[in-house]
Amino acid sequence: MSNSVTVDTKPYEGQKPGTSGLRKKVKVFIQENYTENFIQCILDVNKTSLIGSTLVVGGDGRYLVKEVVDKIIKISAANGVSKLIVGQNGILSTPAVSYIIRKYKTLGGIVLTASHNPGGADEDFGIKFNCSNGGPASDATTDAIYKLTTSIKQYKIVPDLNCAIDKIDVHTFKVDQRQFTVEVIDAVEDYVSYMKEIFDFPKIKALIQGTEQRKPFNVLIDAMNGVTGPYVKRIFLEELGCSEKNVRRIVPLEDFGGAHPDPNLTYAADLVEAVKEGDYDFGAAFDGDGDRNMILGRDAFFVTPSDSLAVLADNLECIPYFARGGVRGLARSMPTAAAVDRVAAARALPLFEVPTGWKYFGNLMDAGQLSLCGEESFGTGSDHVREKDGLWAALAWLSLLAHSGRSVQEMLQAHWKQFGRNYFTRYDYENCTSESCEEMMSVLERTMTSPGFVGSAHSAGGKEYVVKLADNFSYVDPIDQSVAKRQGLRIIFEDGSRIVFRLSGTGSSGATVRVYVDSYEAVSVGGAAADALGPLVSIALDISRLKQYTGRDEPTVIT
Ligand code: VG1
Ligand code: CO
Repeated sequence: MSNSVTVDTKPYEGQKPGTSGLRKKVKVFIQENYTENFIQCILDVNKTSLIGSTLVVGGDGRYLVKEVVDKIIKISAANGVSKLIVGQNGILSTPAVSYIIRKYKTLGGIVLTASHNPGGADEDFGIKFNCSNGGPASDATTDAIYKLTTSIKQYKIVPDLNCAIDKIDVHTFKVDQRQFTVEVIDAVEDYVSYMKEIFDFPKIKALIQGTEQRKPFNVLIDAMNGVTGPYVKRIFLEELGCSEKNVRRIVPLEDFGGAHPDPNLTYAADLVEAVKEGDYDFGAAFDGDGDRNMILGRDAFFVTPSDSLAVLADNLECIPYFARGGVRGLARSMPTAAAVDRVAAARALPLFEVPTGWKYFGNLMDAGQLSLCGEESFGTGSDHVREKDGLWAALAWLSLLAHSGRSVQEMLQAHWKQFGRNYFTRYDYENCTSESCEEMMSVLERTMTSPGFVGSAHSAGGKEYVVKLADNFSYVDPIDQSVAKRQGLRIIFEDGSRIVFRLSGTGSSGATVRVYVDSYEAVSVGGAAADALGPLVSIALDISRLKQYTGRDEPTVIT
């Protein structure tokens, strides 16, 4: 029998969740009561439903996850939560949390991750709340959490409640006359059995292992020392019969081995090299919390996430989940290239364009209007859960490849031939000073909205583009009519090409500017993105005077 106590505390500034949860340096989270405050505010937002409720708790294995799981257990017990479902050792991928919330119909879940941001004592940590649909909390909910953090005076905790999370087990406690249960679950079991319902595993296995007619299909799967390691091990080594040479970095590490666990051409450059040099037909990598994916073909042929979404959209029927349930609508985030729009048009499917961040897809999925969606930032997913899902994307691609008998590159070439190609690139300028970036954005917005900008012509590299529309993107949710304003500056030209500017909402300090460029070619589909987009990139840098404001000649990352 334990009792809760009430601890006095003071608000901390800046506990405002960004694009996906609250992300700060570990040093910020370990300040006295900083983490406790935020957890209490998450619970307080759910105040009326807490008694008798169940929450899911898990994280990506980064530094501080176990300590924070311990705090969540003690604070939840004190606040009347009945049960926590916790991943063994605090490990659960973000898509797995989403699935477990849905499967066990819990009130929600708390995800401990800073996703693709580096980990370790000097790096980043993060906390995110997901609701009963399994998806990230809406803006209204995160705003309400933030508001509570600005006036919090006390939190409740059961200091002497200690619960081991290293073994699969059910622990029950008596707290303040109530029963409190912590169920420690296998981190991968539920998720893997779900993947086996969604996909045809024997068919993927036959592809990978080869048949009498077809030689084995050699894959290289990189977990980047993030949370997907144990999932990759179970799925690829145990279920699909791959060997050790088909997987890399499958042990989750608190600092991701010092790497930046972001699957793109810059931060996963060594996977790109390995696929190029080895005899591999397919490469995939995932980020720290397992919701992002990068797909490569033979010789490290790179599939842009925007193209990946479009190709999947055009071939979903070969996946049992969609063969059974059909495909309702398609969606992408605003900065994502419009390749999927053409598939939607060809298939007479509704197409939604939402702001950046997976939380904006959830309502459409819950309303049964959306089946597949994606973001240019290496996020792809479907209504099987309410988060993007890296492993799902790799399995979806393998399903398409098994079904078509084509290589990754052939899939893309056939797609471009049929639909034309949206060349896309994103330039990131990381860790700039916040003030100058904000100034750049407001000056740019003024320029873009001043008279004469629409209709003006801009040229570079022998090409001329005339502005058709310029605005700060605003979104009205079709289901609940909630409005998300100021979601990115976009300039759309007469030929459909686009330039978009945003400030990142996932950094832990400073500012990151993202410049997105998308241009459509109906016939000339075989070129290099850098050549096709060069003129638009220089126009973007010119109009925004980016070099002047950021002091940067080159971006940190180009994708
Ligand atoms: C970035 C991406 C966005 C993604 C978000 C969370 O946000 O651009 O598309 O949804 O990260 O992904 P921002 O605000 O930094 O541009 V993850 O894998 O970090 O949860
Ligand atoms: Co992530």
